[in-house]
Amino acid sequence: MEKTTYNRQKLNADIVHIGLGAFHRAHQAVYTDLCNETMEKPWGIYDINLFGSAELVDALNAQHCLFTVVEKSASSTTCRQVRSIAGALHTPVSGIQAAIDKLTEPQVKIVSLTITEKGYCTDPQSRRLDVNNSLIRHDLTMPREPQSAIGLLVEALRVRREKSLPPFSVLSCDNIPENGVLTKNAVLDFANQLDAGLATWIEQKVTFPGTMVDRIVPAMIPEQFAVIEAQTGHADPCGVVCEDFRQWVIEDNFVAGRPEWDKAGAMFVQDVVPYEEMKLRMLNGSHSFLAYNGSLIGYEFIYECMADPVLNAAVTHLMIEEQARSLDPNLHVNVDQYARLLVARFSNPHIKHKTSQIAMDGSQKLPQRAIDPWRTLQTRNVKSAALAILIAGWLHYIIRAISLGQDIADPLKDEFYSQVAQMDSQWERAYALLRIESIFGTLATTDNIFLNEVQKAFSAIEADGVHAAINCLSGQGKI
Ligand code: NAI
Ligand code: CS2
Repeated sequence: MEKTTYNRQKLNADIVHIGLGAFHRAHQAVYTDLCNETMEKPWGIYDINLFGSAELVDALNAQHCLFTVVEKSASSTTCRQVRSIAGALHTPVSGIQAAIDKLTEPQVKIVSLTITEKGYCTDPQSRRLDVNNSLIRHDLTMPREPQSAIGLLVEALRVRREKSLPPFSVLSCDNIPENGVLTKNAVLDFANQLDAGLATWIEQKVTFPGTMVDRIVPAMIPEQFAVIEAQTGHADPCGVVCEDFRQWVIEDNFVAGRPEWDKAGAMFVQDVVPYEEMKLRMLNGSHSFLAYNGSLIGYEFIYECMADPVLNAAVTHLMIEEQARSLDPNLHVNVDQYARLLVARFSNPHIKHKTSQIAMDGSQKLPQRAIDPWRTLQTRNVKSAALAILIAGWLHYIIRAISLGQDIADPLKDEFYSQVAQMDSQWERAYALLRIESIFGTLATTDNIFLNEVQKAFSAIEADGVHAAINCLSGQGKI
């Protein structure tokens, strides 16, 4: 078991993190733990969960916030005990005031977030605060008792300003393009609805550094808890099993200092955008391609999709011939090498990453993973047949779930149901979904090439299934 040795008795809540999920435990908590080993004064993280069950927070506190991360490559295993978390609270139990109190402790320097794409309560196309979101509607009427992360941040900043406490930096670690800018806009849009003076103060005093975050950390399943127990001899309800790879690129723009995360391998840069675009399109876009199409074939896990030669070839084509060609031409990364690394990471059989997990919240993911690259490829005159299959796969996935009466994990699920309800044919259902502007903008009604390509891919999947659709396009030299 690898274990750091710094003195954690005096860990403070220097960082308050909202969203104690699997990813945070295997990524930011590990980086902080490793860099603490080299720093004179270690940085502590205090975690807040606004949603989900209380079990995780209770279990973490019961084990003094120590937990195991098992890192698995295809051929090796490393176990580490992570020691950087100082405490945790769950607002449905402790109340929102406990979270506000924590965020307004004077020593808090960074508030970081892994709250999933939907946690920002923004419209995926306009990328501004969605004032019709039910959490935001609640918070705008009761700003002192917020339910959303955005409402909580604004309330904490309001109190800090009132008490003349120093501001903190807000560090989004979610898979969203320009996540810093998006968070800033959401916070300012919210603050402006309440108090323009507060919004101006936030704009002047608070920074929102952008980040690119990467490590594949699947939701835990019983089989993976058993892996931890077998490795360490102890059950750990807070432990996670993830891949050995990790990457973190951070815009170096902090108002109250930051840990030396670079000592643990993070990169501080002036501009994160090229890195995040590469990762969101090549990695996450390919993940979504496999999640929807692999699930239609019947695969439960990503490594099973990669063992299928047709899907493997198609996703490799998507990475290299489509997504990579949509990127900034000045990006100094060998994209072929990056794609090879992704193929190896996705193929790791020890990482039990469910297609159904990645398929969740498609309405929040498709814009950056499929629609933005589509638009760029159109302007560059590059064929996008695999992107069309990604989108067609999503359409079939949603329509299938509706026809089976299954619950859909997506904040727009009610809209999906109502759009599809009156339609008779499969294509009419698909077309109704494609007209949802917060996902696709006006592409379906204004761009014939988009509509034709997606319809072709959709009909091919409908007629003969995913394999035949891919083979048909590859026979035509498109994939
Ligand atoms: P998880 O399901 O383990 O945790 C999700 C966390 O988000 C929970 O703490 C939950 O309380 C919180 N949350 C959910 N909805 C929320 C809302 N509306 N407002 C505030 N908090 C909310 O998921 P996991 O694996 O930790 O992933 C979380 C996010 O981290 C992803 O959506 C992604 O953006 C990012 N990420 C995840 C990676 C992974 O491989 N798991 C890798 C890279 C980034
Ligand atoms: C995945 C990501 O759930 C998803 O949508 O594509 O969480 C992916 O595992 C990470 O971004 C890898 O860094």
